[in-house]
Amino acid sequence: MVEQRSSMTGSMISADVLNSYKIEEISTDLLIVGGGMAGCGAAFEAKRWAPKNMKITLVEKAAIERSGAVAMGLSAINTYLGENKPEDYVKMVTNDLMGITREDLIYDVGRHVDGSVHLFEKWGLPIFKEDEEDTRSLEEGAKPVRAGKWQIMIHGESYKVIVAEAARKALGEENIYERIFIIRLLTDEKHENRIAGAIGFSLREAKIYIFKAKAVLISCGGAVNVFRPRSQAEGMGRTWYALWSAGSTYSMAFDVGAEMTTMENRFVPNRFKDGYGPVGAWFTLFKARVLNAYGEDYMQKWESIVKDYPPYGLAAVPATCLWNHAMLKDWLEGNGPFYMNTTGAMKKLFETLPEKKKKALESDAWEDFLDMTCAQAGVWAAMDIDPRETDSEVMPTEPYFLGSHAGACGMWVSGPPDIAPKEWNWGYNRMTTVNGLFTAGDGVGASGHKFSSGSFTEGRISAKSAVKFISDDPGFIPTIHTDNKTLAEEIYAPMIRYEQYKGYSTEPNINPNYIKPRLYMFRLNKIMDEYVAGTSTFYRTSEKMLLKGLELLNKLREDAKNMAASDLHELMRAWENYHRSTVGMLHLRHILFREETRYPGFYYRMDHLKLDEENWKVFVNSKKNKATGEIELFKKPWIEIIPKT
Ligand code: SFD
Repeated sequence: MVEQRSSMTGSMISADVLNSYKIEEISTDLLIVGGGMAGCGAAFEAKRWAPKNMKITLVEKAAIERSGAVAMGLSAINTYLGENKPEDYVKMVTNDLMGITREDLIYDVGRHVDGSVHLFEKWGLPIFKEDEEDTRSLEEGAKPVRAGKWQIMIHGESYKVIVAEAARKALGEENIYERIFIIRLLTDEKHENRIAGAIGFSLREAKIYIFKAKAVLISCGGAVNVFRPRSQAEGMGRTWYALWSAGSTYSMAFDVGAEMTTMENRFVPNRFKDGYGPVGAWFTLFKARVLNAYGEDYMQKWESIVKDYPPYGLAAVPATCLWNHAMLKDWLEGNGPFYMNTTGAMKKLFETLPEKKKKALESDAWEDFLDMTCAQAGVWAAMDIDPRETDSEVMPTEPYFLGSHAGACGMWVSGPPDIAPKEWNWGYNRMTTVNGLFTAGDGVGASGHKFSSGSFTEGRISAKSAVKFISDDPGFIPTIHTDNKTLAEEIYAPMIRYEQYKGYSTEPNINPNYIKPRLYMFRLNKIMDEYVAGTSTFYRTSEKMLLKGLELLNKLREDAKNMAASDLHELMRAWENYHRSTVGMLHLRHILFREETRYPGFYYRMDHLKLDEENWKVFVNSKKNKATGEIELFKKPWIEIIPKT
């Protein structure tokens, strides 16, 4: 703790780093990059299957107790099947993702996820029970309080702490490397298309790490701040998804040649405006409605436009994007702002509930925010809002990239051998198209709605097969030759540039010889927002807009080499932004390729406004051409696995 606190007081400045850096080489069998929900699941499960002499190592840019999307805590586990069948789970997810999903992968998570939730409870996670006196666990038959058909309520402030403890115990302290930012993956010099490790740098000392590994499982989460957020200036730093998700998963995998899928998909959550507070529990537990400025229910009002879209009817509720579609339509007709009717919902509940229940419900309502989005409480305090007396605005946010929530971007992976059709099965479950490179959670594409429990579960599935992959090829020794000086010059390039030019201007952020990471990010945000269907265009774009955006984005990406960093923290920001802008490029190119509007409410191709089942009920995949460095895009057939009737 003392060590942590002293290291928090400042980040090593560039001059000191450049004068004293060291390089450490670590050999391991399985390297897990990213210790979020999927990474912790992977660590736990790998250890269960690995032979005694197999070394499992985890590397993380933060500290695993409070890293990743679950860092603050959550108030619900969104995937717990219980009495539901995996087939119904597949139908719900496919409905929500507008028909284009890898049903084999979804089914696989569905059939295993409850086992993970039972483990969480065993490890100490408090789960709400229908009968408060019931002392049994879920596994023993207790009924959870459901926030919806698939979600259960938890006291989740320490959710990530509990999960991280299991990972830490499994691997042992000596095999967990924290506060190390991985900049890229490495492929083997002797075997084409085979992973061999990863490189990164310490955020606390002048040290570069070279990890050599027989297999790598990458689980660095999704991507935030690619688009200009609605909050700016004083509000920046507040986003809906975890703002430390910088797209490392997608960028690093794409760069070593992994096939990507569904990168045109994005998630635009409808959340409390500015504070990004959660809305789910308000709908399901407190029975609140979102109404337009005239008190109308916009979903009822625009039911007809929602019904236009297949595969409507597969699940009880329309796809998430279609809720936005109806709201945006109503807004454009002049009926905004929209409000969550917190006052009405609480009044109604309070009229009918006994005194004891009132108190409990009220504290659950507040806990829902404090666990997951305490910034919302800050907004309410600053704006004099008491939700019992004043309704709060709700609005679609800026777009996010993720493969675990109500989104589907990520990598194209091998499916479970007993379910996946032969085209989708190349031997090892969750292995990407790069041999030995595995992924999970936000990294696996075309299969959203895993959430925290499903991501942890998918990490377990993926790690188990990574262990098998390593065991099946005992003779493989990763070969990497790095010229240490060149490597250091590449990693620390932003610091070298800063040292070289910092005296050129009096204001360190403005300098004709470099661009600071923060300003680079603003440029990326502006391009994505204005040309690639961000909030300022109300999520609308077209081929011409995208082509112009691509021209600007290419110029920006050329400028990545001109980023400058004055300390280690800023160096991380520089590398994060390199990853972010690759994600921006992938998204733009996928949207450009898919000539239809598959996700109305998330984005509109104004030149192809219809959803085109005949030509586009397919996956859009992409890959880096290793010879040219250019992206190649292509269609992959969609295959139905679970009959929908
Ligand atoms: O309210 C590097 N999520 C919810 N899940 C639920 O089950 N219930 C909810 O209530 C959920 N909701 C929710 C959720 C998330 C957020 C932010 C909010 C609300 C406000 C979703 C889950 O949290 C999510 O699905 C999983 O966490 C995804 O797991 P994973 O493992 O794919 O990603 P991660 O947990 O973010 O972890 C990534 C890790 O990688 C590290 N990392 N390390 C080294 N080098 C690099 N270059 C790295 N880049 C990243 C990160 O630090 C992190 O540890 S609600 O909306 O429904």
